[in-house]
Amino acid sequence: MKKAFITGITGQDGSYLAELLLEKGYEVHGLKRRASSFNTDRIDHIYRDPHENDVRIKLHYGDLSDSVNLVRIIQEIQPDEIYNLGAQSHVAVSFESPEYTADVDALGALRILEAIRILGLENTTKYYQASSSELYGLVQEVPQKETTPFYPRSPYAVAKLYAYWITINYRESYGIYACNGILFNHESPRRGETFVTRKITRGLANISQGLETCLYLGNMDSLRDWGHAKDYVKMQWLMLQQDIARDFVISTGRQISVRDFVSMSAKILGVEVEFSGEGENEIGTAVSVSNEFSGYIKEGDVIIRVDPRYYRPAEVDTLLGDASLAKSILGWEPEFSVEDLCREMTESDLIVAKKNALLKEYGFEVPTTKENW
Ligand code: NDP
Ligand code: GDR
Repeated sequence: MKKAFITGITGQDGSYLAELLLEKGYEVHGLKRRASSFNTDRIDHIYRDPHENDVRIKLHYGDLSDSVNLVRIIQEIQPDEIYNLGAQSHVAVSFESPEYTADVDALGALRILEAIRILGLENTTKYYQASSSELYGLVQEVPQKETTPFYPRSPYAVAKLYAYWITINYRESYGIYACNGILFNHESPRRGETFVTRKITRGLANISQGLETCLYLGNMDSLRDWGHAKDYVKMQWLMLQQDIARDFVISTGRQISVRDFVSMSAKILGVEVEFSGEGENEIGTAVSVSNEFSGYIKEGDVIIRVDPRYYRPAEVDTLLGDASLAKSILGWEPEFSVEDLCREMTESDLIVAKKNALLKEYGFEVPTTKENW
């Protein structure tokens, strides 16, 4: 039985990857941070009580900032494959916590690679590094592929640049099977609530059920190449199943704007949104409403406003990937379009919003939207 160790198992990708590896018969080990409340919502459905028989999923307390802990866990597991998905992954937050982001996202990768070396696992343990399209930042070529020069635009992206190169350096220096997946944005109903797609689908679903009145966003012109996390974790696994380690771009090859994503999600809720004004003064007004899903939205309601606090000190305006190499070598073909993705996310958030609206109707407290990026 193959053994995998996943950092970031409690995150979006980690949860889908753990599902995939369990299906493939792996024993799955995950790194879990100690928190004052439970933080395993995304993997509770696959977690098994350690007292049961034949348990193939195990969580280990630890942190990417703690090398001693990483060495001990890796020594204990002796994994065939390590997927380093753990990170402070929010670009806007990295401007607030740049040093922490560098420690976890850059040095975290180094700590694992060093653990592989210290433990003499160079020839037995394969390593996947979660690299990012944010490396391209101020884009130097359209579309972006493996050979496109990088120009990172945030502390997050600069930290990920270090992790990208240290992965290549350990491959070249010590012969470790180590590779980078340069993944473009990928989302799902499990996406963190403060990334823009989920903020949109959750916000609009809440508005449609009378739980909120307006959604505040930042840069509406930003263009992204959005795919589905389920498709992308399959590629993470495939990258470690090749004869030689190499780095791949994974993307859909299609980009839309934040504004387009708002329109798409609103349409699924039966609402047409018209945008007017520019920059900070842009608003989105509901101009046609089908009440099937959106009992609380009326024609003429302003449901989208721009709040400049969500602008970033330096922005990545446009990202569009060319995944031809992955297509030819890994057989990459995504199952989900951005429309499928948006529908799944919107419908999933609508179910939650409806539940919360019912609870509210009967006088129970419902979670409120906190200030979010
Ligand atoms: P999430 O933010 O959903 O998950 C991040 C995970 O990292 C969580 O499990 C989190 O734990 C964990 N983590 C955070 N800080 C630490 C730490 N100090 N020590 C150990 N674990 C930590 O990210 P995604 O699943 O979306 O992304 C997975 C990886 O892929 C990340 O490295 C991200 O930067 C990268 N990436 C993501 C893309 C995307 O579009 N989703 C695109 C390209 C790259 P906790 O649950 O406790 O917070
Ligand atoms: P990104 O994702 O920065 O691309 O990083 P995010 O969803 O945060 O932003 C995408 C774009 O939308 C704009 N935007 C907003 N973003 C947020 N979060 N909140 C808003 O209110 C808002 N309004 C507009 C942003 O300015 C940006 O241009 C994600 C993360 O998963 C990284 O870890 C990963 O490496 C990259 O994708 C690829």
